Amino acid sequence: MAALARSALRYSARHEAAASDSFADHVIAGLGDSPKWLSAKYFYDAAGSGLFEQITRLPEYYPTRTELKILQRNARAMAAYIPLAAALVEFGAGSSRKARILIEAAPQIAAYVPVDISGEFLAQEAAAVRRDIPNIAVLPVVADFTRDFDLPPQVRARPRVGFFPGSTIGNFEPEDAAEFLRQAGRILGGGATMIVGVDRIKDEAVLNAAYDDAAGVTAQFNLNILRRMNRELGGDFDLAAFRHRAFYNVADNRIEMHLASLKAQTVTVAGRTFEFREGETIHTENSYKYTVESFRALAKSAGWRPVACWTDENDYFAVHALKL
Ligand code: AVJ
Repeated sequence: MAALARSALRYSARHEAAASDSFADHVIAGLGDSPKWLSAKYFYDAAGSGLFEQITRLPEYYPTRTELKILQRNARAMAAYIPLAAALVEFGAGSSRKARILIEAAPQIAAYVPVDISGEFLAQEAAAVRRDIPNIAVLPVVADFTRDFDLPPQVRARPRVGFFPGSTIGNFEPEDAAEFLRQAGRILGGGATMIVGVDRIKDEAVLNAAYDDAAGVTAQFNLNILRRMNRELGGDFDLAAFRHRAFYNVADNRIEMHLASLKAQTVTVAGRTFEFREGETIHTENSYKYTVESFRALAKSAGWRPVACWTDENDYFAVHALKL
């Protein structure tokens, strides 16, 4: 437990540099390792966030629209798990679009606590929610949700409901996903509820297409990390010399994204040089998939009791309700 206070949970890469917050240190650790890796959390600069928005609208990328449909269809049933005068705490709140569906269906929600590392975007979203839903307290917290953080004092006396949509939990290694849930339980406190969106194991072709779309938007999203290293860390990556690779790893129940070097080359970034063999890859993301049962088992191992689950007609996605 103590380790959590010091270092973030491994987010998508196998051995994320412990306790290091700087992008440069991260890049030096990841590209210096074998096999090479980078954490998926670095995808989301302004350009990357824009590209992810585009991904959510792709015909092949089913998770966002499927989860929205599940939320819209079942928001009233979900509201039954939300106590009177509750605070809704959203982990890694980007857009408030999904939270708004719950807030509208559950008028007993008295406070909305979006938690995000990007203070600027968070402030904008908070202002918009305040304007559109004037009768709830909006209390944004600027924090890395993979680390321990304090809830605002105004919600300490309220029952807490955690909200973690989007299958962002799939970016954690499974043991870190369990650790995240345990930590969320500590932050939310006894009697808490948690509503979590989780992408499901399904036909490989559907998964592969969702992460390797015909329009090449996911490829641009993946390659953008090279552009970001060039801009922020004085890198000289030639984007045309790397190719997006995404595939479902059946044995490990995860989509893997890589950037494959198309030739033997030397790249300089963050003041260091790194050699690439032809075909060598940088492992940039894992996106784990769960069955309803395997996710329930994970939640139980983290001290939560699964109490409800809502799905879509294709069994592509699941929204779980958990109780502490
Ligand atoms: C934001 C982590 C849920 O894993 O589906 C989309 C990120 N990566 N396409 C996912 C992503 C490539 C996305 N999550």
